[in-house]
Amino acid sequence: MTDLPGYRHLASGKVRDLYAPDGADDLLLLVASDRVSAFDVPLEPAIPGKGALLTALTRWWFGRLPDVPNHLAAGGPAVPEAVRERAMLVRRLSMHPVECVVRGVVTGSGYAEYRETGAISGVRLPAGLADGDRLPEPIFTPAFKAEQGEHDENIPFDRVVELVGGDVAEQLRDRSLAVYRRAAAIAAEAGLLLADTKFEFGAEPGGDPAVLADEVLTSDSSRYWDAAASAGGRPGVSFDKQIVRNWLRANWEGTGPPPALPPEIVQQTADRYRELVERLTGTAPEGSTLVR
Ligand code: Q0Z
Repeated sequence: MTDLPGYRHLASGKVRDLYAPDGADDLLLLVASDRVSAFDVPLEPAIPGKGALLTALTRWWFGRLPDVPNHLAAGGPAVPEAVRERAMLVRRLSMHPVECVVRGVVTGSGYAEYRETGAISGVRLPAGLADGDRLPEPIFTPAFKAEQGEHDENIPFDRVVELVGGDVAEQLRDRSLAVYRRAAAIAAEAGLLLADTKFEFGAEPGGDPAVLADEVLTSDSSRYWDAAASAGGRPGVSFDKQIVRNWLRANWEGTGPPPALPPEIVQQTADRYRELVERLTGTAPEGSTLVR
């Protein structure tokens, strides 16, 4: 975490830091770090360039979704050079306590819940689905945002209604599904399958009650798979931190402090994040080491 002149540190998550600009109570600065976590455990060392890549990806997606109200601030105080390329100045919203997950594929924790119950977040699914199978239609599988350190809990749509009211609940669901469909179509043009993703929304004081917030469609909030490699129901070759998860699973029992990631895992992860940005946006990001 960096000391930022003109800003007050508010909170830190496992991989991001939140600041408030002095004298602009309606704004926040979200700073993506290079830190990485897997299975909810913070890991060492950092992935160089990760924060800038994820920030560039969020900005790019907001630009590709011009009809969806988002939280980017139009103006505001200068952002310190030290964090500029991994920071976003945003309007301060009243965040809804719901993780708006959309799945086009059953995998991960969703697949585990499906195996146990035949449903995800109360959405009943056809019998016989295998890990990595595409769904006929994307599904909205909301989760309740747990306090830091706790696991998010999948909740049925009725519970979302209780939390935010019926009208807002419908907007969260409809906007989430619409953004997923649009993004999945754009990703498909780049040969990518958007397996699932998680959105967060907030209410603008006195304004739009469902503004798209936080990071969107990044490899930390989404699973992107190579479309060709995941055709025919084989589990995807992932562009997220799957490399880190796989290495950790093979090299850590899950108790005590996790081992440091070896340099080749750090490099492979950085390369994979860059490759995702390059394939989606068609441009090599700053500091790219990709050989074309
Ligand atoms: C996002 C987070 C952290 C980075 C709060 N537009 C907004 N208005 C109000 N609150 C938020 C946003 Cl995006 C908000 N987070 C998540 C936590 C570092 C992001 F520690 N929390």
